Amino acid sequence: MQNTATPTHCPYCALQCGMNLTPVPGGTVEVSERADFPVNRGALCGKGRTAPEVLSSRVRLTSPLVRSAAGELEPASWERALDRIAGELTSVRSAYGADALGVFGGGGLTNEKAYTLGKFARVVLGTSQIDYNGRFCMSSAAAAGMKAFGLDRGLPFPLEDIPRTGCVILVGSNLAETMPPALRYLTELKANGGTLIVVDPRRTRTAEQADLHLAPRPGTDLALALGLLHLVVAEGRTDEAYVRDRTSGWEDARAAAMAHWPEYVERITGVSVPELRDAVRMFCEPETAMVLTARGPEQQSKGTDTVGAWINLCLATGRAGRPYSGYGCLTGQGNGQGGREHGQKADQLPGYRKLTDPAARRHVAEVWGVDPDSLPGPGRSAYELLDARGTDIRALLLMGSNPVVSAPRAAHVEERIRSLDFLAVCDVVLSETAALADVVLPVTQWAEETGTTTNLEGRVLLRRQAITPPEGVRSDLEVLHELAALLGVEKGFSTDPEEVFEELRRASAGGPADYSGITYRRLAEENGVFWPCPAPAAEPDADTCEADAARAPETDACEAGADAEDAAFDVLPDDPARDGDAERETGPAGVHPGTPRLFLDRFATQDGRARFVPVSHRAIAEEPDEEYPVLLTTGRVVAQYQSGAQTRRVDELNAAAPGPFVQLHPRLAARLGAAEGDPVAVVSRRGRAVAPARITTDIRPDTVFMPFHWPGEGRANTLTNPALDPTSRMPEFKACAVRLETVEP
Ligand SMILES: Nc1nc2c(c(=O)[nH]1)N[C@H]1C(S)=C(S)[C@@H](COP(=O)(O)OP(=O)(O)OC[C@H]3O[C@@H](n4cnc5c(=O)[nH]c(N)nc54)[C@H](O)[C@@H]3O)O[C@H]1N2
Ligand SMILES: Nc1nc2c(c(=O)[nH]1)N[C@H]1C(S)=C(S)[C@@H](COP(=O)(O)OP(=O)(O)OC[C@H]3O[C@@H](n4cnc5c(=O)[nH]c(N)nc54)[C@H](O)[C@@H]3O)O[C@H]1N2
Ligand code: SF4
Ligand SMILES: [Mo]
Repeated sequence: MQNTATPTHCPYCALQCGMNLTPVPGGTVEVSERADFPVNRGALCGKGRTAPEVLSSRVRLTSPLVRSAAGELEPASWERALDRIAGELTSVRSAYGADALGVFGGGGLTNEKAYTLGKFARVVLGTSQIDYNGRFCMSSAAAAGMKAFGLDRGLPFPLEDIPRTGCVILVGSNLAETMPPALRYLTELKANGGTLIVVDPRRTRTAEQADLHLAPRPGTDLALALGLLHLVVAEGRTDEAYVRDRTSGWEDARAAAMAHWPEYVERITGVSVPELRDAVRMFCEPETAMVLTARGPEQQSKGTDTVGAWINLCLATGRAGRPYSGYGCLTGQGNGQGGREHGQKADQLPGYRKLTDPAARRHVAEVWGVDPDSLPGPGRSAYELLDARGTDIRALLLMGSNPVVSAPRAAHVEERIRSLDFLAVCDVVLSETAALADVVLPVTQWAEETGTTTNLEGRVLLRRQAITPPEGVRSDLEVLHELAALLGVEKGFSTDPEEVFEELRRASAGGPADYSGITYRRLAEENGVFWPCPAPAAEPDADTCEADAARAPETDACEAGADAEDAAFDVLPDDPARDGDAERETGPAGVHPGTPRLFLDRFATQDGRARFVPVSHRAIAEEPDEEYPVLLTTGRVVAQYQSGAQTRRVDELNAAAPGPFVQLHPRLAARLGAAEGDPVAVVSRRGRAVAPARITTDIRPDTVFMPFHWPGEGRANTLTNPALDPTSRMPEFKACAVRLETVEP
């Protein structure tokens, strides 16, 4: 590897901050500022800055581990470990069928890995049972976006548009802690005269920035959005012309909203009528406005309807598909966007194609060189897959997730995982889930390998290798290549990321998430390209599209895709939202420039109109009662990432966030008789967790908050409710009923 700085991106969240890496002795790298990447302009949070620590062999795995007859994980050769996996998968499949094999992926995996994992499950294992942790993350927003707009890309505009809008309603996002460098966009918004409304049951560091902070009871965002829409109509603030010209379904949605009187909404949410009126005024008065949601409103058993209600608000006021206006979801994981587009989702094929669509199956099967009929159908969602052990799923291959800490009702999930016939985990560290495996494979990570990710804006990025991986580890792509070979598939599983990307381009060509016009070279030269980015007509997808068209002209996937592309993804050269960015957005001559802004002309639906959804308030799956009188909500702190598998191995981060806590209001603490720092037991119908009290008026008195980054006694997910959203299958991480007890220290 070279000794100069390599420009690349952070391994953690969906902001995918740019950074420069320089190799240093000891096999790791030094991080330095990379100012040319527009999203973070050099700024990094503590996690990104300290990420090199996880490269150190002090904390990571460098040898495969195989469980011995005595039940211990012991170092083993790669050959033995891979043989064991192939052997176990084969025998489970012979005994119980291919669907007894489960595959679980992650939104942190690069596009190349996510694509290969989905292909591996369907082509090599022949199983339908694949899903990934993104189901726990953005699936509700994705489902709502598909319904309303016909397409799911988290943000339909770049972050740089935020400071240029008139008002932002930020619903259930603690951006200041979960994407610190992005706080700048909100600061600039305010400096430009725009206003910020934050909706969060807690007064977070983000809410502190707000002009108006609404603190609803957890799980009531649906009612809140409906109450705002009611007031929009009642106050005559509907954009009638927009509703007529660019939407469908308004009458039903309006009728549903009108049943949600402000006083009724105040009773459900705890947000007062004057606050509701203020919010409507602030949102409607400026010419442009945005609603951005994150996990707060989405991780609910009605998350899809909730996001739908916020989208309705945008549509009724003409705030979607127009410059500096729109609805967006702030996706979370490093490749949370790309990871949901290329086939590790239970119901999906690459390019965001549907697994149930015959034309999509034909197109992808052609690229994969298999019979379309050999592709399995949709499988179970993430929680259902983890829960199915013992009945149906007997062996699991897991890559890029740590569900023992992060899945809802985690003690049950842990028990299910323990009783699998066979578990194989690929990870960079010995996570809590890897520690339960029969075989653990140590893999390379960000700075040691090349690959692409797609950030929360839909910007496809090149993460470059900066150092040589340590002895003993292999890449996820090598693992899948070798397992495929051992299972009898010699071809089609390249270990070279660029080769995989070239195949992904063809597989995605003509699909909603079309990457066919993107190359590694362009990514390097242009500092990222926004999808959809179709290839010029004669480029690589020509062989597959033409071949397909010849066979099935009527419903061909490529054709359908081409229509969608003309119709839905218009790039307007004179779009005012594109000022000042002409160079990047025009791109080199003869190639598609990529699509920073979606829907400006039409939505991606068949008729080009956005669809209102008629939704009504409903309660959370588990309302507080006498036995469990308090609401628990969960989330994140700035210094730890997700299940903590990586960040709990970094001293500086542990010093900043050493362990779990229970955030509660002084009134609740007084009733309980707990003082600051006292251990408090939080008990739900699923289990009991203990953590020190952190007493503050920054939270509603009826609610406690726990971060979910830690295993053991303070594991928040011991408590959470796996009630699933009927559409997205998202668990209700953000609201369940608990009681509090004091604990003898
Ligand atoms: N430091 C750090 N940063 C991260 C991550 C991390 O683990 N640590 N993870 C990344 C990932 S994968 C994701 S998905 C994002 C998540 O990013 P965020 O969505 O910002 O993170 P959360 O803390 O889960 O939830 C945000 C807020 O929702 C509030 N909330 C709880 N219940 C409700 C409710 O019912 N309604 C509303 N409106 N709000 C509610 C919580 O109080 C919390 O402040 O962060 C990414 N960035
Ligand atoms: N209570 C509660 N629970 C939650 C949430 C919440 O808000 N509240 N949020 C949910 C959300 S939004 C998310 S996204 C999930 C996330 O939760 P998890 O899915 O557990 O996510 P991570 O902790 O990031 O786990 C990633 C694992 O993969 C490893 N890894 C990293 N890079 C690679 C790689 O390239 N290859 C391989 N093979 N392994 C790699 C890491 O070391 C780590 O062990 O948690 C969910 N759980
Ligand atoms: S904000 Fe996200 S991408 Fe940026 S440095 Fe922090 S963790 Fe990395
Ligand atoms: Mo997430």
